[in-house]
Order: sequence, then C-alpha cells, then structure tokens
Amino acid sequence: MVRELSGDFNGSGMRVAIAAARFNSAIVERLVEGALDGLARHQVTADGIAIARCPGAWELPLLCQRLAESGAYDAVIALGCVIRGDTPHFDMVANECAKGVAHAGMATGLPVIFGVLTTDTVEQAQVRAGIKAGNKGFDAALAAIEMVNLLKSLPTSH
Ligand code: INI
Repeated sequence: MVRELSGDFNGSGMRVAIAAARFNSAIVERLVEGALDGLARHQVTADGIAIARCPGAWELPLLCQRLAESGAYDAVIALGCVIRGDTPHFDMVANECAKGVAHAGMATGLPVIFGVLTTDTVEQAQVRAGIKAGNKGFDAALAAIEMVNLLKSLPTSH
C-alpha cells in the first residue's frame, strides 16, 4: 500500500513567528492581518504567535533566520511587499529577499514561508493583500501550518 505523507491544517499548540517588513506598510499590514486570521482560524492561539518588524524586504532573510534558529518557533512567516514601480533596484531587493528567505529555511530545517508580494504596481499588490479577495498572508499562514505537520509526518533517521 502506498503511504501518503501529508500535513493537515490543525495548528493547535503551534508557535509561529511572523517577520514583517515596514516598507509598503499599508500593504504589509493587510498581509499581517491575513496571516493572523489564517492562524487563528486553524487553532493557533495568540500566545503562540510573535511578530517582529524590520525596515524592508532586504532585511527579512536575516530576521527570519534568527527567528528560525532561536528554537522558540515551529515556523516562520516572512511578509513583505516589493513594488517594481517604486525602485530601480527592484530585482535586487526581490531576488535577494526570495533567496535569503529560502536559505533561512534550508539552513535551519524549519518551515520559513515566503509571503512576500513582488508586483509591478501598487494596485496588483492591493489585490493580493485582500482588497478584493484572497490574501497572501492568509495563504502563508496555511502553508506554515501544513509544512509543520508535514515535516512531523516524515520518517526521520534518528
Ligand atoms: N523594501 C521593500 O520591502 N519593498 C520595496 O519595494 C523597497 N523598495 O522599493 O526599495 C524596499 N526597499 C528597502 C530595502 O528593503 C531595505 O530596507 C533598505 O535598502 C535598507 O537596507
């Protein structure tokens, strides 16, 4: 019989850190609200959640890595917003942020979720931050819970 390895969406008892950038805060705070909503709707209690804020998306990787290696959390969610119209160095900020957040997860073995919007316009960012429907922060919260439970379900060598 094939064994299915999967993670459910029950977050009870989980400890989750949110790393949020302050740049484009009107958008990012909507992502934070979405993430908190997603966590609460899946049994993660307020005392299991911490939020740390950094200046911008560039700083998210280091913050995520420090939170992940603290041992205090089961997962880390990176939230930020990089808008192409705002900056000639969009590609640098967006790429380094994505690479660094991924690295934080690989280096620590903890789920580090990428909830960073990279869009061409403010309007596109607003849409993805829940102004119409769908909030990437909410999706990131579900990804965090699923990954924690999925990793728990995997066989280990020790
Ligand atoms: N940071 C963002 O999070 N989003 C952006 O769109 C952005 N732009 O446009 O420049 C941005 N820049 C700041 C950067 O993340 C750092 O905080 C800053 O360079 C200091 O290291």
